[in-house]
Amino acid sequence: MMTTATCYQPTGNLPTPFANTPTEPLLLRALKGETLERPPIWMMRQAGRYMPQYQAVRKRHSFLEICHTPEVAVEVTLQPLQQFGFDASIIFSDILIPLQAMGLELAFTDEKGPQFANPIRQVDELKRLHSFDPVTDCDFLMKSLQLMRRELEHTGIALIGFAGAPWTLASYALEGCSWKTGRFSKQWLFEQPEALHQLLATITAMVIDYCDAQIQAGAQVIQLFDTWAGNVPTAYYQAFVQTYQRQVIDALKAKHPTVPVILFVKHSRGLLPTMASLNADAFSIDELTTLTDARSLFAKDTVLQGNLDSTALFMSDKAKLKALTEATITQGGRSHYVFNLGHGVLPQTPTENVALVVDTVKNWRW
Ligand code: 1CP
Repeated sequence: MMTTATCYQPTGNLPTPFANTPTEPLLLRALKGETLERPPIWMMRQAGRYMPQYQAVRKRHSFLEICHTPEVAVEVTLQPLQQFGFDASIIFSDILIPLQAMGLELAFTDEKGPQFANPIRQVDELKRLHSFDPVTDCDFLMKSLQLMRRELEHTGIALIGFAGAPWTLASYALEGCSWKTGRFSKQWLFEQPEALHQLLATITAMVIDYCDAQIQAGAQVIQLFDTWAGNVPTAYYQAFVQTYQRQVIDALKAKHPTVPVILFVKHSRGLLPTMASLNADAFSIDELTTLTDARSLFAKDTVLQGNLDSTALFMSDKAKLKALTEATITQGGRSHYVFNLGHGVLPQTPTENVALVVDTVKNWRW
């Protein structure tokens, strides 16, 4: 049964490797560069539509209601941990939630996904984004993180908070929806660079405060998602994408030197050499680059995360899936490596294949 705000109790039904013994989460050890017997595993979008338990909650609540109701957000955040035994937990929310809190009207439909009813299209519409205090404007998220930390006590499971990176959030604010041709974002890039810098600066300040508040509420790791960074013409990449990634990462590392920051850029092939100059602790690599090639582009003490192809999880040949998973671990290496997918778990992914991949990684020994 669903818990309510007044009677919320930790469910206490997560695996406890050493009951009541504080265990340093494997994810945090991997992110520090420790040599491990096996890599930690979690998956982007590990909570969501591919899980029947999530679909059952969606029958009672809209997607945005789940995000806005801490007890329900915690319930769905826990589902993949309970079913598959991941080593890390990513709080259930969405990258668009803080833009909603800043004044953009967010609607979500099954057909169209997330959409803003009032995207920013004219320069004078920049004022639509009002000032933002994450602690009060996203109090539900901070509460969810606090509740999750209670759930995860003594489990060895790390809690990940996250945000969209400035370019991806700016392009959602301009397009009003997912990137298709990127017409509006590129129009600003080409014709109104100053206004675009203003938008990116506003969003960057928000992202820094938002991640800072998540860390104070209990997030032990921050992952930044720059899903649409790979769509920016090369001549504009440094100034409009990487500068703002750098500002967020440097500000977070200055405020919280011991909290690891992971950066995910989709379609990062070709961008990795320049990404290597960033001060992130780890880079999440998509399936287009082998981990071996990625490793050769980064400093030795950089942690890599990735990169089993999300669509490999649809394979019917279990032995092949197991072999692909093991090949990914072998490429990742014994230290500085976190197992993940190249991108998120897709809807309709067979749950037995998620279980197979998790078990394969957890049974691996170097
Ligand atoms: O019930 C439903 O149908 C909701 C589907 C769904 C889910 C489960 C959406 C709508 N968002 C989420 C959760 C979500 N989104 C998480 C939760 C934690 C977890 O990983 O388990 C995270 C980290 C995100 C991040 C996110 N949202 C990104 C960045 C990562 C990525 O996948 O590239 C992006 C681009 C979004 C926007 C978004 N929200 C939802 C959808 C379907 C999309 C993508 C739409 C698009 O193509 O632009």
